[in-house]
Amino acid sequence: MITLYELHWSHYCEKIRLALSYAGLSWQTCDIHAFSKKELLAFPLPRHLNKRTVPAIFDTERGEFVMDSTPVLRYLCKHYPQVQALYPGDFSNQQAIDAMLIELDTKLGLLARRFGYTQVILECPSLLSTLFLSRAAGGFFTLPGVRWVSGHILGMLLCQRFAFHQSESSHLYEALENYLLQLARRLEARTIVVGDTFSLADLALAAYLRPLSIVPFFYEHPQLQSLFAHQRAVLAKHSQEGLSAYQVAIAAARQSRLPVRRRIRQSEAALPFPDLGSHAHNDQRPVWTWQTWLLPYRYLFPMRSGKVRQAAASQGVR
Ligand SMILES: N[C@@H](CCC(=O)N[C@@H](CS)C(=O)NCC(=O)O)C(=O)O
Repeated sequence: MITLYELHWSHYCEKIRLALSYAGLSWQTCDIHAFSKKELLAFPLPRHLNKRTVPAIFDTERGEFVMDSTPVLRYLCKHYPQVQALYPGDFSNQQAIDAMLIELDTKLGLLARRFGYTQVILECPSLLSTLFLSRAAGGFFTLPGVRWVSGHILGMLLCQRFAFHQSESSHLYEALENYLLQLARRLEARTIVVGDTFSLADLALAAYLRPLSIVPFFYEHPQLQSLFAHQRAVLAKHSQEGLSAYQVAIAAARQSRLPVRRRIRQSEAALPFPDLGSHAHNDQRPVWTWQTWLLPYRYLFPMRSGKVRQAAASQGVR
């Protein structure tokens, strides 16, 4: 039996659930405590990581623990023939799939997370209390009123952890847009991400686009529709999960308030991540530093710059 340690709303974890379900393996999940991560403390930290993250798996059959989503997939592929089907083709195609997984973990996964959380903060911050604190203090932080305040405090902490306040000044939306446009052009010509057979790269892309489905700047982008069509097709065929908690919360928030959009800018910006080796890059930063006192300012101003509440996209806003 495989135990998947996860934070259920994480798109990295969804990718592993998709692979486990596709392969029909016997597995269960364990939702970790988001702050203490106490469920993971008994396991050693892999040498290539400096902090514990999810997804991670423990395989009781073999007594092995693996952390980090692409190493988890490599492990499953090595030991379970059912997962090998998701690394199809000859050696060079398998290498190309593996390289694409690392590329997507870093280039798409990290920024989709930043922009997804930013959108939640701007439109339904109370959801953060439900996601992170529903099990704490007997549900106190999810009480009406309390959840709004604690949602904003969590929003500030996340802003510091992932530097949401730098997304606009570093042109990160445009950098991801430029990257996705290339990917979308490839998917217009053929419906498979790597080679000509469905693989883990298709599952990864589908999972990693989910946070962007709440960001109108990407989801309504006329030239990115082939990507979202690919995602819908993959999820319709391989997922029984339906909408995630943040998609439901955003849809509810938009019943009473207009969505938050962005002013469109032209930029040749490229993604800022270093050369990729065999492990994905991560972008978590320490929350408590000498700059923490700047947080309220960063949260209230730079993070919100360029954002507009508007019912529909227009020439300068999407
Ligand atoms: N590259 C990693 C990223 C995993 C990751 O960053 N997971 C987040 C959840 S989305 C996490 O565990 N965060 C814990 C923390 O920030 O301390 C992977 O592919 O698994």
